[in-house]
Amino acid sequence: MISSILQKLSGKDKKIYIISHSYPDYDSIASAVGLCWILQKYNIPSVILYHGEIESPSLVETIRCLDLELQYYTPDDKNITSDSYFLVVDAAYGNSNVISLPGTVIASIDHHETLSTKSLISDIRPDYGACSTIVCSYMQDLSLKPNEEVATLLLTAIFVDTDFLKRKVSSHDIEAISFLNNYGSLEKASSTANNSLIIPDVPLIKRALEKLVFYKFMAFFYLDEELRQEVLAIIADTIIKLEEITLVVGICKHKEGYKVSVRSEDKNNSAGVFIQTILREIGVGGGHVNMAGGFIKADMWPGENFIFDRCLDYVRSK
Ligand SMILES: [Mn+2]
Repeated sequence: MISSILQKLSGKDKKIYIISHSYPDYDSIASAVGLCWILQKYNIPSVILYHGEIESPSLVETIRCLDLELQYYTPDDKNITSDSYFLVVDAAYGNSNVISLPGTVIASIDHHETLSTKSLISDIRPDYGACSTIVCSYMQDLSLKPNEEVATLLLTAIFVDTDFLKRKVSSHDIEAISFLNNYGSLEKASSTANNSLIIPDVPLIKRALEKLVFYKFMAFFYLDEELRQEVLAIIADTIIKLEEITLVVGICKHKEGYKVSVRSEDKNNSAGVFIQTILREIGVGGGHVNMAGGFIKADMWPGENFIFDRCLDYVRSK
């Protein structure tokens, strides 16, 4: 797949822009950095763009320490015009979580379940735990050996996205870790992935836990405050550890609306299907069997009781 992407990129006299979903996380940044590094090896200049703030303090710190140059995407940037070329990572172009781009999207490289992408090439591998694993497979296909920084960043992303190989992990992810371990630091990667909270998160987590409601096998909470995406995810990942609970729904405010995070331990109650059921006609959402995420725009917010009732209806129907 990477060879056809490189083929499409060769001979272009412009920089290639690499962009991910908005509010980028570890996996999207690591995938972009890995891809940028590959293109460099083929003398194809590229720039990593991002859109939506990078919320994770540890990711911001990682970017600062690695001296990575990321450029904030604004639609009025004079350099980015309708004859620009893009690669989209950790997301599929055409989905609501990627900003609309003015030029040609050469490829969407993603590990989320998606129906269609508006790109010339689609490399969608929903069975992979991380998009970084796909990028790592490109390096192996091209017999490239990543440097320590790139390898460690990719390792960190695989740990974050699979929650240390506990979630949606495939043999490809395990192989990628084993490959990257030859070049990067497993210890550094796991330490970074394991330090994504900061002390100011504690009162927010406390208030979210106080809002928890249980019904049969479901746990539900709604926090009327802003939480970072990764904090919401960590709370949901913690609650799903309760033995009696196999379905977790967490909702909080987020920028221009409300963020929804779902976890499931029961393959008959797929988190992806569930989130689409509870968000129908009010928001967008999707994901995998074990985890899913969604968003409700502020002007579509029906109130927490409305969503809670939909969750109850779903659980009662089971
Ligand atoms: Mn990802």
